[in-house]
Amino acid sequence: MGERAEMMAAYRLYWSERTGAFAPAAVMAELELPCEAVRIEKAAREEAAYRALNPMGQIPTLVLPDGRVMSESAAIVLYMAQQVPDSGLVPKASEAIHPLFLRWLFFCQCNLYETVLRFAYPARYTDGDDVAAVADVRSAAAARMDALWDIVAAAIGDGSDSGPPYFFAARFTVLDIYIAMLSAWHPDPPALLRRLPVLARLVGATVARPAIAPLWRTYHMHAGPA
Ligand SMILES: N[C@@H](CCC(=O)N[C@@H](CS)C(=O)NCC(=O)O)C(=O)O
Repeated sequence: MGERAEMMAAYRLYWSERTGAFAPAAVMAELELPCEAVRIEKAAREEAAYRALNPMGQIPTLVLPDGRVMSESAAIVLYMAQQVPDSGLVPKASEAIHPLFLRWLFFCQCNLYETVLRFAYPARYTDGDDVAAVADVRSAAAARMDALWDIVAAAIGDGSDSGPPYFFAARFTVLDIYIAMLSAWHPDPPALLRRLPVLARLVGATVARPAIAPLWRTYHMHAGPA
């Protein structure tokens, strides 16, 4: 544990494998912020105690050291990174990339994450008893995901396959963590990464980072959405 983690009260992060808790966990690991990771099973997410924290019963949920509660993965990663403003993990408002950073972080949460949920829980988006309709929602979500990844890949770095790997070239931000997480929930991540080498380089560089590599394994991120 780094010096910063030893000096501070812990953030409590509810997590389980293959979920959106990966991004906040990775940001906290990069920043050496103290994190009490509480693993929560599917059944426990339905219980009143967890619903009181997160009425959607979803993961991630983050409880701040003073007891305030956050949900929404993009909000959490932004908040966490802002706790250490000089880390550079979130561009400052004065930086030219700041509006682009916000644009693409929210693009990824509003579009890609939402499409992953349609793929993972298709029955929620149609008559759940209609097997054909459920299959249609799922295959439409898969096609949509590919179209969205094309858009994201076209915006990564300088568009070349040989420059610095991150979304903002040599500048690593929480957007890289967020994108790596979402890529793992594609129906066929190896095929996605083969198709989009610029995305493969971003994901490869991000998950190889010393603070992030162990979490990628702990979260079983290669195995699709929970
Ligand atoms: N908008 C939320 C979505 C969170 C979410 O859907 N998490 C998934 C795991 S990756 C979950 O808890 N799914 C269970 C469910 O929706 O019932 C966020 O960005 O944090």
